Amino acid sequence: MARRWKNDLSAADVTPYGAFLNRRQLLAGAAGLGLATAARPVAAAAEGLEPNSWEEITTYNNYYEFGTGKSDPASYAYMLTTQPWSVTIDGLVDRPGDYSLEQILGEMTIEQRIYRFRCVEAWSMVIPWNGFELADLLEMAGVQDGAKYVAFETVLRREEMPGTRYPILDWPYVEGLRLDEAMHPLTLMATGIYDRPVPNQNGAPIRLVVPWKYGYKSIKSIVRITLTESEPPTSWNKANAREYGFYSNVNPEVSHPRWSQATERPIGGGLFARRQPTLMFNGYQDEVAAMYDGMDLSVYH
Ligand SMILES: Nc1nc2c(c(=O)[nH]1)N[C@H]1C(S)=C(S)[C@@H](COP(=O)(O)O)O[C@H]1N2
Ligand SMILES: [Mo]
Repeated sequence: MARRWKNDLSAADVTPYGAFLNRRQLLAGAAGLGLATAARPVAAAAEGLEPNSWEEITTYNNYYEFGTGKSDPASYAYMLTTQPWSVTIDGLVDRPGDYSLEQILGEMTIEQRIYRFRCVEAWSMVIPWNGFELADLLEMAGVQDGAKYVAFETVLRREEMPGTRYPILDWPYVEGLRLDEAMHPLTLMATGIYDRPVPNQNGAPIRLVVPWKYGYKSIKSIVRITLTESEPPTSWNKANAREYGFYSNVNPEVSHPRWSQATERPIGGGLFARRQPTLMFNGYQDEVAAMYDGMDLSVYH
């Protein structure tokens, strides 16, 4: 089951992503490679990307089941009970069933992945996830020939999720991927951040991370995964199809109807933080672009 982490960025990627380096790293880079004394050396060594702090990652969130304010999830998500937890895997699979989280974790190899994360609202972070490849989980369940898409569903417990009293979205939150996207080695099921369990506000105990797509595809607190033949409905598309398509690939050239996606605001950059250019497929173009060959990405947005 163990797979090598082959999609992290190498030193060669540092130059084109220079805009992502903070001043300290740029200075260290100029002084000679390998001399960076970043507070978080894993990221500096692996990618030239400095992850956001635990504080930033866990206090600036979108999790509308707990409210629409960025600090609401950190304030209210403690109300969600995450133990015991199981994920129903059904639809076009050989071994459908309710898989307990313990059962799943017993089969999977947890690795660290430091990914850029880009919200459709045009802010971004760098997050050091722990998790396993969704492909491994789907292989465990046995994907059948007719399956073409994967549908995901977030837990819905209205008594534990104050935001679900309001019809902001059609609860439960649902998302979907094409099967090839779901099987892509970059597609992660995250169970940790900074080697700690994923906190509730970030989608405990298990959430999806699809780093080349806008953040809303990365559905939290998953309780159901269904292999389907046709494209599944997705929450933001149902709420506003013109603004949010099924694919939702990060694309600086396709504006949101109400704002440009050409640049983004890095969270935690401080008072004088500059907006930075948004990268095609959030910087994962080499890995994922081939999946969309021949598709008009302004139509399939
Ligand atoms: N169930 C659920 N999943 C969700 C959301 C949500 O409101 N509910 N928000 C999405 C959006 S818009 C973003 S940007 C990311 C935010 O993840 P983070 O809070 O861990 O940074 O979660 C996504 N997953
Ligand atoms: Mo988002």
